[in-house]
Amino acid sequence: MTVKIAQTEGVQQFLKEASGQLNDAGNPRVKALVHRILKDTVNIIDELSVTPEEFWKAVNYLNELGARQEAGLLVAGLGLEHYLDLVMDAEDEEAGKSGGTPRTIEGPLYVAGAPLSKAEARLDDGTDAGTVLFMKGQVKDLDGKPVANAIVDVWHANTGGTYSYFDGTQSEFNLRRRIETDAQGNYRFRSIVPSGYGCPPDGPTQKLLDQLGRHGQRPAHIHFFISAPGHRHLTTQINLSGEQYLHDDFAYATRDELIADIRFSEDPAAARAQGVEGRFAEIDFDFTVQSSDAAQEQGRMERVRALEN
Ligand code: MBD
Ligand code: FE
Repeated sequence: MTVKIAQTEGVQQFLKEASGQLNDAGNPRVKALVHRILKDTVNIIDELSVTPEEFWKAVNYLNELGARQEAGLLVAGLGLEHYLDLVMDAEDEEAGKSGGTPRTIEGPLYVAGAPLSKAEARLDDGTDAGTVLFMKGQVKDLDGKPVANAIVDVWHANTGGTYSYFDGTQSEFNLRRRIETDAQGNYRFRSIVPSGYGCPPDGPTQKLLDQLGRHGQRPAHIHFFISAPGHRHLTTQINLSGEQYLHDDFAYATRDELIADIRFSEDPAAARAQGVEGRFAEIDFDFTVQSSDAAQEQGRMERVRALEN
């Protein structure tokens, strides 16, 4: 469409009508957002000469995205979830609330209500012949004081790069646990070394990434929610060192402070001491959380999540 009419009085009035600006009912916030979205949409059609064919392709794309439940994946891949982190970082900076382990994106694959245990857990169900991983660390505050009874809510992919629940072939809550830190703020778990994630190759997210000349791969990573009474909720991940996509994450979640050194051991005596045989891996990683009395800061942000509420 090459005729430019978006800025005409008639069109602008029409967009007010369509977004409910001319009635007294509904939700003012939603009206304001929809009004802006409509104005920006017609501007895009105008300025980029969007054809009707392109428009209907985009509409159909939204249907495909929803049908495959990939909207959360796409916003991660377009960097918008990372952008929200940048905004929250800037807000923290301005409010003098910086410091501690940096946040990074939650991603679309969390499942609420994983089994809860004290101090330690085994995350894997024993069916994936991946390299055994022992991870441990401490939750502490900005003064270095241990945070006892913090909940370390951890989730990660299997050796195929897929997550239980979303991958229906895995057992319930496989590679997902909540671990309550001990009196010294310590947690530890046994699991398997995860593989990196790749977007479903036949899905709408990868289809768009292909058009952008981009891959849909993430480096191997482990997700965490860290929460404790009197402390600020932390959403973060660690990336395993030495990974191909470490600094080329399609979701832009890597942060230098979140790269965890993974040590592989071939030492039979060391394996025996851990109660395993053969090659295994170890990660030590401490989380530093900010103190907060605000109840709202102590919980994770509201978002629709699998099995939550
Ligand atoms: C993941 O495992 C993930 O963490 C993100 C952010 C997006 C897709 C898959
Ligand atoms: Fe992930």
